[in-house]
Amino acid sequence: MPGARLAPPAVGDMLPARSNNWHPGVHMKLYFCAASPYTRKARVTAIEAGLAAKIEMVEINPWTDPAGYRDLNPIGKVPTLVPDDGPALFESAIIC
Ligand SMILES: N[C@@H](CCC(=O)N[C@@H](CS)C(=O)NCC(=O)O)C(=O)O
Repeated sequence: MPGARLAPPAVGDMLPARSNNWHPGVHMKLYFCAASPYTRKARVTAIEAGLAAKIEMVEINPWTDPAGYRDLNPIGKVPTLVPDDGPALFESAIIC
């Protein structure tokens, strides 16, 4: 229609179709630190992808090298995403 203005798409509409039903039933843990912008990026992505309810948040201080954490993430940084059906993912660009 001439002169009609299109509304910008919602963020959720720009995500791949799999995002809202990715691995139904899968539970994940996200190791995070509240001060970390990389963690925030992963959390926002999880919320926008409709996955937040499947993710248990585990707060750690990565600078204290928590016991066992490097078994999940050999570089010892946050965020780390651990699905219950697969290997841990680290590096926010990989997680997102
Ligand atoms: N390239 C990494 C950077 C992650 C990063 O630097 N995380 C910081 C917190 S903002 C961290 O865990 N630092 C702990 C350390 O360096 O030991 C990513 O994108 O995930």
